[in-house]
Amino acid sequence: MKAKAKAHANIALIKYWGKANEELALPMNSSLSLTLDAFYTETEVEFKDELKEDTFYLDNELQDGNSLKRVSEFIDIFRNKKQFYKKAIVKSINHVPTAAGLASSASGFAALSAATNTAIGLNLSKKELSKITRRGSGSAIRSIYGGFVEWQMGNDDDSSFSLPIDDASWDIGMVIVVVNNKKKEISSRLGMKLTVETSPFYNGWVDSSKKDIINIKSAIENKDFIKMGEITESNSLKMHGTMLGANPPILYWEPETIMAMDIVKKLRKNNIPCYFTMDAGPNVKILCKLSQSNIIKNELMKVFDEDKIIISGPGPGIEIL
Ligand code: 2P0
Repeated sequence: MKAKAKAHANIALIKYWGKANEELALPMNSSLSLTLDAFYTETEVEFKDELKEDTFYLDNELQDGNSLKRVSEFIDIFRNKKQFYKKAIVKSINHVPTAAGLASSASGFAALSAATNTAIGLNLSKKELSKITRRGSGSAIRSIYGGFVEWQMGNDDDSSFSLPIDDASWDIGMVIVVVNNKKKEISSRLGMKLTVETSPFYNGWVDSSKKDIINIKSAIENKDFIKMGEITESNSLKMHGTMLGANPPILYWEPETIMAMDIVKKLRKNNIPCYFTMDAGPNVKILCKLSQSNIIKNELMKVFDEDKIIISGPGPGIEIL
């Protein structure tokens, strides 16, 4: 009745930004990510007879309110499936380099999902587990696997799952520039809902993402780094474009975000292929060849402090510890 699991964060190259069904967390488009080895969550779940309520510690701090509710309702999906109704104690630790501020619901819900699956004795396959994980947090579905992972959008609970595309063992890396680690003012959940409901650019974003995912999968299959990077950068800019069209408009960038983007463009002019992508925040993730990550870091260090620059290689999928 007790298990501990580890899951790594992932960064989307083709983004997920909007739900077609809120209750089941079905997305408006398929997405594709790279799992990273530098950021991970370890979570222990134990079901106990004597517990009256679920108990959740995040980074050794007892949680209540919405944070506890989300975890508890997520475990309910497993309890209902198994028809087993004991309460659980959950202890979760995010392993993120100091000051990174990249603690992620993706690694968090993927680790919780893997540990709960084993502790409750369901032993679901990764494919089945991915479907449940999606309902904790959409992006968590892609942290079930390592390397490049696709979340196939599907059109119902059964057809929306993730699958591994490629192990990314061909000199792939990311350099993360931590612009700031404050909690964002507009959560992803709210930001994407506002965008779907109000942005006149939203349909254009969805249509173009559907093309991007086909093209990036072919680039990955051909190990065509430049094509993969160009699609990644363009897809991220289009996602931020559709957000700018929302009412009220959403802009997650800060001046340093654009400074990092400019450094990436300058590196490319100097024949270092690398491409930026930004999520629901100002931090910049630079897709690069892992073997060139130190060259990129050195260039960034002319503007950013060293402790704000993190190099990561591809990471693995969920593991039971
Ligand atoms: C992604 N993001 O594909 C996109 C790009 C942020 C920008 O998935 O509501 O925390 O829990 O499904 O997964 C962040 O959204 O949202 C996200 P919910 P989630 O990585």
